[in-house]
Amino acid sequence: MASAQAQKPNIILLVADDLGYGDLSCYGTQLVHTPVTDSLAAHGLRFTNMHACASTSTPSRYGMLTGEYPFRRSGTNVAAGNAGTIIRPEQTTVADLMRAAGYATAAIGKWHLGLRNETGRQDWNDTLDVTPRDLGFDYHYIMAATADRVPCVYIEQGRVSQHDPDAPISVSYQQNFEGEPTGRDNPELLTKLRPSHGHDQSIVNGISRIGYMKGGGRALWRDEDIADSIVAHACGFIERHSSEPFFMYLCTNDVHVPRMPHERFRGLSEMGLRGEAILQFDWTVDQLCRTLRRLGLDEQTLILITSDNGPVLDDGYADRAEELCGTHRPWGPWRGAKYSAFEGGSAVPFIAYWPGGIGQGGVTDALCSLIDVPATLAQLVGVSVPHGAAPDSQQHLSTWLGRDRKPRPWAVSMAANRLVTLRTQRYKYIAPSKGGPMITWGPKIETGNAPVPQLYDLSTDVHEDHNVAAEHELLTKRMQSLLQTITGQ
Ligand code: NG6
Ligand code: CA
Repeated sequence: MASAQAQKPNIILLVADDLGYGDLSCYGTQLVHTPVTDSLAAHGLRFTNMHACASTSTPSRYGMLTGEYPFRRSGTNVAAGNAGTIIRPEQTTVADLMRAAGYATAAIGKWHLGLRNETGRQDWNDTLDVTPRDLGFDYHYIMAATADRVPCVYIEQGRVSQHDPDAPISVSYQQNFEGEPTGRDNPELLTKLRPSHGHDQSIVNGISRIGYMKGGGRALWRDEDIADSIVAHACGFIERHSSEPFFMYLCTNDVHVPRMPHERFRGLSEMGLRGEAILQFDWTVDQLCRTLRRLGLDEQTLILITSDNGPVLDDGYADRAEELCGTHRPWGPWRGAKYSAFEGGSAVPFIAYWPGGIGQGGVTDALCSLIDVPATLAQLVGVSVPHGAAPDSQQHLSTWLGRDRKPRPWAVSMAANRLVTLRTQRYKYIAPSKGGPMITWGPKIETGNAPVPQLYDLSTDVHEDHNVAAEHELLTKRMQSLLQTITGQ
């Protein structure tokens, strides 16, 4: 019985938003404490070389759920809140694969992959077609995009949750609705946070956002309660499916902007709101673990904890993340951050915890990529990936469960400007690109752009300081041509 259970565990893929490699105490920071996540790492496996498919959310999640690199598909840049579906229903997702293995499936929390067929054509007061239900998820309770984008409501099973018939919802990313205040024109209404760049359109809960919305009434979220709502729906799903295998794609809003954690976390971190959002993330992990234990599911549940992209401090709100950061390094040892082609854009924390299937307390530096989520989880649950599905996803189960340390031969990631980079276990290659060295529209982050080829030897130069392309001409050429073969460009 125990071994049968060990073969088919429940799976929780817990994806934080903008949580950096260096933001968890099990990855070395002393300045914020994440004891629950740390204890999963201590009793499971901690990865020091996991890469997201991109250094922003939409393309990163697209790759992770479909097993197709986001650069193969146009329309995979950061999506608006009224974007049409980015994953097409005929594509095979990891949820389809889990469903084929008899799993109950759910998507809970941040979605950011579009809804309905066409951008801007949603009727938010009616049932939406083309939702996660059409992409393999039996159940969903999601935020359409991000907390900083309208509409500021949850969608449950295709309908706005707690929809308020007295406050019908309209959304536009083009123009404001007559008479509705904005952050730009009505800064006096910004009672909770002010923008530092962008984010000056509709105001909800005393915070201005990207995009315009009207209505919502009691369906509007209160940012302070987002983590609680996500946790309640995640734990509810676990309870309802405690006697059958389940797969839950669970995405926190933490630690994305606007950072507005629940009042009970206020004052608990010297780093202010960003630090408190990290504490709230750890609380989320704790609530999940408690629910699993209470239901006797701890042994037979694989929890994977990761993030969609690298970290950022000032991402558009004056929340003092930069001033209060002190000596904390959210990106860990890497250069660059969210948006960047340097490692800090795509190197993410990754912890695998499964008492019934993973030995205790390991650390692995094997090169891995989240593009392998569909194929590797299919391998775990014993379903085959249909021909042509998840085309870029590979099976690396033995590495993911710590049974060996075999690295992926290479990993590619896409920066915010769609520049694709190539990593091997030892080297990193960045193709020559136009564009300046710094992001110009807000955050103070290095893009990783340079007019010349860049090659870094990560075995001695984790921080990508010394471009050795000129000394290793042949290797640079080989990596360049491998990257061209992979991207088909
Ligand atoms: C940027 C937003 C940023 C964040 C990001 C997406 C501005 C000025 N900045 O355009 O705040 O929302 O998009 O983040 O609008 S992600 O993690 O979802 O990719
Ligand atoms: Ca993100």
